[in-house]
Amino acid sequence: MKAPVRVTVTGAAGQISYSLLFRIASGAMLGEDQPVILQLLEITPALEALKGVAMELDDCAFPLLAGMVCTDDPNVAFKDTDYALLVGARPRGPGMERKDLLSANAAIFSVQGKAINDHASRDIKVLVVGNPANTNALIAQRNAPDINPRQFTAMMRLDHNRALTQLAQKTGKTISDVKNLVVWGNHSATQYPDVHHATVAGEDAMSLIDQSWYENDFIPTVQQRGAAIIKARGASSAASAANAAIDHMRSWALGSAEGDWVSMGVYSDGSYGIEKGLIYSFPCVCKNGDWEIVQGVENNEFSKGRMQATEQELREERDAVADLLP
Ligand code: NAX
Repeated sequence: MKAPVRVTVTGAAGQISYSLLFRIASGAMLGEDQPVILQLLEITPALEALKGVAMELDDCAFPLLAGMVCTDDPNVAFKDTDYALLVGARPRGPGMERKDLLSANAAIFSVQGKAINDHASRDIKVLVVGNPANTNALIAQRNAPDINPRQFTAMMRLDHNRALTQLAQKTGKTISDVKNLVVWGNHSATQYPDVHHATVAGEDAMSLIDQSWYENDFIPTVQQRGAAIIKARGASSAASAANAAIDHMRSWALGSAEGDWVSMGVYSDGSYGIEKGLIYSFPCVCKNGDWEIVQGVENNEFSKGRMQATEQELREERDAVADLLP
């Protein structure tokens, strides 16, 4: 058996974490030979609820769960940690403007970025789930100057998975038939789900669908899926978000499937003309515990316009919290 690794989860008493923690402890994220120590962070008023979650984790008697820490102190939660899933965030309250939401979360993610910088493993892999995920990842990254910026990522895998299913269902094929799909940009309604390079059972995806379905059905359905779930369920996506977090971390740690892409919000190196330093979702492949942006994808004018619109939104989000960025 391998030595245990430390996995920090914030917002650990929240609804996504309730679907996430049990799968991490079962080995679904890092493999069935990898013991984990869970380091769970919550705000003080939620510590009692967190205690209940920890009791349930105990009651599962997971052979891979090698220890657990429950705390309201980020300096304790991120101590020596190898993986961090930043799920906890300030939800949008009634009458709250987007700018207020950005600022409230900027405060949370700057504290957590500093704690990561001061206490975490130098090889930490960070996934930000809490919204606005890309900009929260940027804030955490900028507050951790001693950690390589490539180690901060934002979750786009739920959008990617949503797009896979829409395309598979439309073409009457299975998920594993769909390859090389990508969702570009921000985890928001400006994201651009792109099937121009995708294949379905080896056939060019665009030849199997028409442009009108693509533009007027597929893209808005994927973009608005979060809102549709809230309308139907009366609560935001939780189990599917947890599943996507598991998929993202598993791909990053253990590798993505040969010949396929995953969508990850990652530190832009200027690829595809996207401003360097933004946390933007690109087509990525993962190998040996690292990710790289797929190069050489030819984008048409339609795609370029969509990619730039979502980039512009990320610039505006960044500028709205500029005074909080070091
Ligand atoms: P919940 O409100 O159920 O849980 C959030 C938890 O975070 C709460 O228990 C709260 O006490 C805790 N928390 C708040 N501030 C904290 C802090 N400073 N430190 C530690 N814990 C803190 O929300 P849930 O449904 O679990 O969603 C969590 C976040 O994920 C939200 O921001 C949500 O918008 C976001 N999502 C992101 C998705 C993505 O694809 N990137 C999809 C699903 C989800 O909407």
